[in-house]
Amino acid sequence: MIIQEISADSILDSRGEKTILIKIKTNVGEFSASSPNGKSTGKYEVKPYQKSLEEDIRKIRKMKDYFSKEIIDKFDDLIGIEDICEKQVGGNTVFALESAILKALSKEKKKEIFELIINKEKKDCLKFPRFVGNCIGGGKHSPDEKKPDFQEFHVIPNEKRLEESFIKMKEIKKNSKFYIKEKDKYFLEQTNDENAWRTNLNDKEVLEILKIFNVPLGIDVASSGFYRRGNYYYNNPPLKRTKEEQLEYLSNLIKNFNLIYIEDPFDENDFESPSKLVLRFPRTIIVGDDLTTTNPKRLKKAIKEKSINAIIVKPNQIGSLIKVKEVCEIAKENNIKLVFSHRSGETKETILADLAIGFGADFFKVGITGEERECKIKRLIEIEKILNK
Ligand code: 2PG
Ligand code: MG
Repeated sequence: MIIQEISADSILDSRGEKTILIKIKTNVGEFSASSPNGKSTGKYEVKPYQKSLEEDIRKIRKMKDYFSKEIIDKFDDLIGIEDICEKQVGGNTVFALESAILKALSKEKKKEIFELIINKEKKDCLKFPRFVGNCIGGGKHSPDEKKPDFQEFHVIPNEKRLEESFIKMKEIKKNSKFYIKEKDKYFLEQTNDENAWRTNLNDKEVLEILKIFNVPLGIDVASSGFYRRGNYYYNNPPLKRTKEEQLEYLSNLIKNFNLIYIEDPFDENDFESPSKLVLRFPRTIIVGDDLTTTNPKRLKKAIKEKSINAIIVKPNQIGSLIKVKEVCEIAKENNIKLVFSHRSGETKETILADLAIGFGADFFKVGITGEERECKIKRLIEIEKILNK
């Protein structure tokens, strides 16, 4: 397959911020794909654009002649595309371009996108990830002054079919509203960046509500957002915790609320503290996001220091699907679970679902409602139906 034409534009994400949309033309038609934007971005993520979105748009158009010389016949041929892009454009641009290419390749090969990725030689068996659905939120994703300090409170149902889990998540989200209303007199039924409920309640009060639903729970502490020089600064209620106190606090929450999933419990530079949590709670899913930034080197460090037993995979954090593949392979070899994740500023792009199936994700983290989130969930459900035929 050869790229004949390429163009780029800016579109708005779910937060109303600009992001990139790439269009390509090949011998089998026209294809487009876009990238999301993060807000609580890790310090070690690649830059979304080299200098600016506008500059990346201009550059990608000019690079057309280089791309048109590349023959792309399989997933691994994306290496050639990445070599051309190297140091020219940012992670969002590369991810959108690679996604558009995979769509074209899928059409040409008459295969689903996830089928282009599955490694048949390694006898990767097909499995479906479990949803980690963001129900109530705080931290950087909520604009309120008084809010939970943790960024996300998840429900993690485990029904037989993805469709049933989706229905369950939606029910819990709808019903949790009535419990929030009872406790939070300022609750206006508003939602945050990821369509999770906004509330003035604090972390424990939110967990008390979700506990009622008798479903496995998880949190994204996103702790780098409130860490400064050795301490975690909580606002609701205001208090300061050292890393030792943070360890005790989170340990108590895991015990009291049966948390099965906890993301970024400590600052993004601290590989040692989370290892203590892994040691105490080997069956709890301790996840690196800002800590690992979908980066093979950081994942290797986290494995060596036993900091995590699961990793968030966000392709635009590393801006290379070849590196995403590497990360997934290293994780699998080392028994690290894969959590494919949306970003807080999303588009209606659904390729994340295909990537999750193709790379054998264990979990799929996403908001429960809103078009940008639901389209990804629906694509996963569609794949489940295709594969169960
Ligand atoms: C996170 C993500 C997605 P953002 O911290 O896990 O939920 O947020 O996209 O803002 O980095
Ligand atoms: Mg996170």
